[in-house]
Amino acid sequence: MAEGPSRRELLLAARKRRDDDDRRGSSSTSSTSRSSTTSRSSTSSSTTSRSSTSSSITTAAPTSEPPRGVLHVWVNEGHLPMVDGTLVYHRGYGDRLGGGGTGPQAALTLPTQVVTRAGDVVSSRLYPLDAAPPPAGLPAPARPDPEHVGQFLVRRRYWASYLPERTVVLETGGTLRIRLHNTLPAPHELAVVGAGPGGSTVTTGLVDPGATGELELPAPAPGTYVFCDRGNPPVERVLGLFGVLLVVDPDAAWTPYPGGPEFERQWVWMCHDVDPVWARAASRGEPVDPVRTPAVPRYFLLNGYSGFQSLGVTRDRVLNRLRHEDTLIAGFPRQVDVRDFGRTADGATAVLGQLLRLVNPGIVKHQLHFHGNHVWTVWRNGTLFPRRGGYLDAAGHVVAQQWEDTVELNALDRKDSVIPVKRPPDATELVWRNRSGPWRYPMHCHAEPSQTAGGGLYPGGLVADWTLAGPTEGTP
Ligand SMILES: [Cu+2]
Repeated sequence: MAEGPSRRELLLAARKRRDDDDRRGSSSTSSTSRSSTTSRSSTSSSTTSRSSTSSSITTAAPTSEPPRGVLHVWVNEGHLPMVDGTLVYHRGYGDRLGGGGTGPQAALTLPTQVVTRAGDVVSSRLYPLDAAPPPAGLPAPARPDPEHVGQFLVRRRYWASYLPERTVVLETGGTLRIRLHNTLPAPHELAVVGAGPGGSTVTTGLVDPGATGELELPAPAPGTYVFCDRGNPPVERVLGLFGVLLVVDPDAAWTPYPGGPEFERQWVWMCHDVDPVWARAASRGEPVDPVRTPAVPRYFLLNGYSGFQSLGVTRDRVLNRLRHEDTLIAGFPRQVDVRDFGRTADGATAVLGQLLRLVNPGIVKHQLHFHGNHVWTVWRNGTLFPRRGGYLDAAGHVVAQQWEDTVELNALDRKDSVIPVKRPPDATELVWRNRSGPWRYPMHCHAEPSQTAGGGLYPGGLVADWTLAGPTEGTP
């Protein structure tokens, strides 16, 4: 496997892209340089009206060098096509001034960003920045496991992970600085839930139409956090104003937090639900009362897609490739006990699983069921589960590391599980030795409505599969 570009090269490339963008005068993807010169919560909103939506915010040429490492985020609106082709109104955090409409110009999602310890903001789907990208998302093994026929030792601390859009990575020691530009006709915020001192929430505060607000968050403890607009809960979040923050120690980038499991690569899964009735009302500027009009989601998304799109089996090759890289778990079989947090063969190889960061910015209580392998659940909402002395929390959830067939994910939950990527225990020796290709297993949600779309299209909802790579796929 060829060495990937170095971290420095990536940073330089990102800077060059930014400079090129500046020269073209486009609104930029990455964040450190473009910007309106507005100061904190300055209001250029006297010109804002519903009818002039986005054009009311101007990004004047900077008169001075903006502070390094500011991530500019725009609160935008537009329509997104659902899996059955229906266009549904959404709000979203974009990386530039959105143009409304139905296409990418609406800028409803943030491309994956990395905020480094040194203060750079790099637009990159891969983390760590200087690690090798796994081909089509599938990390190649180091070599056959001499002790187990047909199984492999994985490369240790080698592979980068593709992360889905709406993910922001913040390295420990660094500071997340966001400047939020509200292009919509009502106030909005961006709040990082539970990431402040003592588990407090850090927010831009409500930002008026046409105004900008700021947020500064020194990296909290490593782990997974949700950021969202908490307005009229859970309505603004359900309309699309959410994302995920991963706080990572760059010196231990293959371990999610101290005491956590080392992994070969990691996957972020964001579950989300879409209610077109709420969306229609919101698109007209009408209030949505979640008590009077309870949510009845019709679409259920995993990393922004449902059904055959989520599964990467469309006619759009680019979309399929992206899903394979950042959503559809894949690895070569290894003889592993993930409770061991990694059997190290030598310094460079090991027997490790892959880390699943399961996040639910939506509102449906999900039950993610994995076929083929059970997963070993280790962490939830900031708590690393103990090995011994497990207990039930106040809500009745088990707090202990445990094997799970089905992982429950409540609204706003963040949960980490390790998938072993191992030979399924019920595969007999004869069957195992006669494999002729990859084995694919489904992941579906046992909250059955979420398997549908449009009120009944099955399996059009929150589904994925994972691949136990076969002896024919690039086996060394
Ligand atoms: Cu099942």
